[in-house]
Amino acid sequence: MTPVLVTGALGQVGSELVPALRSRYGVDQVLATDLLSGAPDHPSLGGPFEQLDCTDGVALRGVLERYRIKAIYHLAAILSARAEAEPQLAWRVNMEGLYNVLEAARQVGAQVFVPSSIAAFGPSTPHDPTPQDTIQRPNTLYGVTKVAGELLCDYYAQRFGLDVRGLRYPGLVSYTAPPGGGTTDYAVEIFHHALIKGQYTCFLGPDTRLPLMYMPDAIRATLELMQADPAKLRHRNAFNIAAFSSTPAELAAEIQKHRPDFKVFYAVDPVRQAIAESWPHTLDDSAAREEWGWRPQFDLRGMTQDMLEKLSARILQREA
Ligand code: NAD
Ligand code: AKB
Repeated sequence: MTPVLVTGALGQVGSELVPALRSRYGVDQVLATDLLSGAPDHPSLGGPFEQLDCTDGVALRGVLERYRIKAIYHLAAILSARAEAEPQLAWRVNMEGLYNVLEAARQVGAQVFVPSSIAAFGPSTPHDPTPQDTIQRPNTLYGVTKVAGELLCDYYAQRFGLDVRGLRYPGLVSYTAPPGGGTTDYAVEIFHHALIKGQYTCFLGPDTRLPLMYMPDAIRATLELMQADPAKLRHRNAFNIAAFSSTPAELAAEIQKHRPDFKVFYAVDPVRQAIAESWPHTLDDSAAREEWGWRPQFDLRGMTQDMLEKLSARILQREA
């Protein structure tokens, strides 16, 4: 079996990808790493873990050699809203971190997974649906690093033959770990507030439409892409993947079908609203469907029902 390394393993995606990789490849075969140390009961800490700053290329290379790593899932990043507040940090983590990962992978011959985002598109991109190959002129620092990252991954694939693959994740909704400072965080927060407080004040306007996806679909997409036949991958990096699109008002209405007393208010944050308005409403994911058989399993209804069930159970467990 191939030893696997995950960077940024304590974040929203890593908290679910690490356990999924461990159940597929074996606990000891998956090394979780993060800048932070994490609480002892964190889902990524049930196996090998090392504190690792992805901006430290020497340390990264040392870990790859020590564990004889053959595949890297590079999740460490600064997300959209935090990147607007700390652009210099975001550039360092998102670009230098990625460069270090690609260089180290090239040197040891590892396969790499690098997530991009709907943030790789901008105001001049067609929004409905956003094609796989289209105008990419984002006006956020996060988006700039995502486009540059996509191009850098393509370069490493073409120039060095590195097996680097990637997906443009939509806004991800999950219950295991909180989101890390993005614009789509409202779609996670709203569930916690619905169950704990019975009301939520949303920082995006009620009609702001964005592509969303439930985490189990995103994890499955990640694993499927990494195992796809390389001969069939024409795009390889930065595949659009879609599940459903929603506005805050539509998501709230879906939650209200289960919790009729749930109330939603709006206090628009202009920074995050502007970011959201520059992003796609819907995505054309036909390349992913054709090249490696992508199909989502959760729509808005299915996700909402599952989120409410799973999150209620976790809250009850915490309170017991
Ligand atoms: P997150 O913010 O929840 O987690 C990122 C992790 O990276 C954190 O645990 C953080 O401690 C760690 N980190 C930060 N700086 C680091 C450094 N210098 N070295 C090592 N680790 C560092 O993010 P996420 O939601 O898990 O996102 C994972 C990837 O997926 C990112 O590339 C992100 O852009 C992409 N993505 C996420 C979403 C989403 O909705 N969550 C959507 C689109 C794309
Ligand atoms: C964010 O909102 O920054 C992320 C993303 C869509 O990349 N969730």
